[in-house]
Amino acid sequence: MARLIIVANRVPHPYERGNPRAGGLAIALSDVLVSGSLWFGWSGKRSGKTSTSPRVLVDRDVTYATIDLAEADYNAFYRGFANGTLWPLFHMMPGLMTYRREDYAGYRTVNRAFAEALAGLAGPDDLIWIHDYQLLAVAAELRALGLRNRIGFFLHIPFPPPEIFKILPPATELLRALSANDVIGFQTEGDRAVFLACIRGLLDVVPGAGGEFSIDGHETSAVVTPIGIDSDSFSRLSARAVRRAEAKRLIESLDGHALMIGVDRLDYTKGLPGRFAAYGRFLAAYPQHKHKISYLQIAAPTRPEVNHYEELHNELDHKTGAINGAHSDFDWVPLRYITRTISRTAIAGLYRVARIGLVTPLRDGMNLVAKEYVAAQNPASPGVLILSRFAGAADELTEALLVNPFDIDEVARAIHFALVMPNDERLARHAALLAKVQSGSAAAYCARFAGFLAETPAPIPIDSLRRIPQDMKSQVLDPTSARVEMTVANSCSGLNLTTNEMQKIKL
Ligand code: ADQ
Repeated sequence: MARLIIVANRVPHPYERGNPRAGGLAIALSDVLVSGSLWFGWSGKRSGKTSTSPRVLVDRDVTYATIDLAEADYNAFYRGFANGTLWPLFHMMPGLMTYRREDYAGYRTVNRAFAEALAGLAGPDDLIWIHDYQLLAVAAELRALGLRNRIGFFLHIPFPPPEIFKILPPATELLRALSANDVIGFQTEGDRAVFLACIRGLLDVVPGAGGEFSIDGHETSAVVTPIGIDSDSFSRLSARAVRRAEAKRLIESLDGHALMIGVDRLDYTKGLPGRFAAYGRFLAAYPQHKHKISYLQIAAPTRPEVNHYEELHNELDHKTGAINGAHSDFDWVPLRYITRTISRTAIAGLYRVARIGLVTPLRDGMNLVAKEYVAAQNPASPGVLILSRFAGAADELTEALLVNPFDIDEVARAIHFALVMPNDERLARHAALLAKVQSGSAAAYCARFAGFLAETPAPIPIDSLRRIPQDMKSQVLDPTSARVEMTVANSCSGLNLTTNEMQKIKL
């Protein structure tokens, strides 16, 4: 029986259920957490040795399999190549990139360890869906181990154009490794177009008009499947959350002022220094709004061990002091700045209270905060979304006030315009945005990607081709085998798939 196997650097482990986690991938994947899936990834634990024998746990019909990483591998793979090299480069910030051959070697070691551990868990018909920039080479390692399953990869962050991508010393090697997937998914048409330009420019392979190309006899298609949120449940959550204690305390403290909210991971790609500068410019340029607005920025330090985070932290502390020092009054503080993770329920309530959602990343694959803010609004009296043109979400959410985050005067003007926007316009913009967020849901994203994967040619019957010893497979699966026999049709049952989509996935 075929299952959907989701492979991500971090697994939304059942032990962590209920704990707030900031991070789009973890949250988006939790939204498609469905019965019968197998989730595979790093346990979050560091130990003496990188393991290739996963720990398996079954919780509510979802199987979780995780491995530990050696400290040295973690440093090279996660801090070094993934976050020191790929993250800034893919966000078009090569000036912040560091590259060390040892880090790349560690990255490949960890991708290989993922593949070895996964090969022992995957049945021949399982669909394998790999996520994000930490795992660019896992499909190639799985192929090297003899797996012929349908394998797909989805990139949550942007892809850079050839002129930037080729700065990366192992650029062509990684493009070839990615091409071991049957399907590669991107957030936007723009990301797919530059990826295909890299295939053409760096590998001298001409892709077809539909995004398909062939390398070493293996066919791959590049597709666009923008990620979404479970918007209906988020809307319900926000309607409940606004009556809870946190939201009530906030409303009381606002004393009638309009709230503007920003919610981000503390990361240099999110454009927080520029956002603070734009708010300072707004207060200076439009003094009529002083005493009438309060800006709440929540910034969770999710990767404090990675380069440049300390500097960013210090810079924002300094800017907060400067803005409040220059503009506060006895009875009014213009900027409230919180550097910790807040529960999803509390965030849903705060979004609903906010008259403006300020989302100004310098570059972002999608940006789920923009979609959450829209879903959380009261449709009878919605707030206004200000959104960076350089977030993937701007491709869809064109009724937001779109801004260039590098132009702080433009952002300042957008804040002013959001505050004075006529009611009819606010309602019309929000209705259009909400319809888009509802139709581009997390379930639609999952169904669309799984549908593309299921459409690829059937895998060769492979047990004879696989080099993974059978005894390793049964040793890993034994404790749970009765419970992990699920069909992919079951595993997508929570996703409201159409019959046609179901049939495609049933293979
Ligand atoms: P991220 O860069 O993490 O995700 P984003 O899409 O905005 O960015 O998601 C952040 C998530 O974390 C949101 O769900 C938000 O509510 C939550 N969050 C942020 N700060 C928080 C805080 N202080 N407390 C609690 N929760 C917080 C990556 C890519 C994005 C892409 C997603 C999904 O960088 O471009 O949209 O994956 O594909």
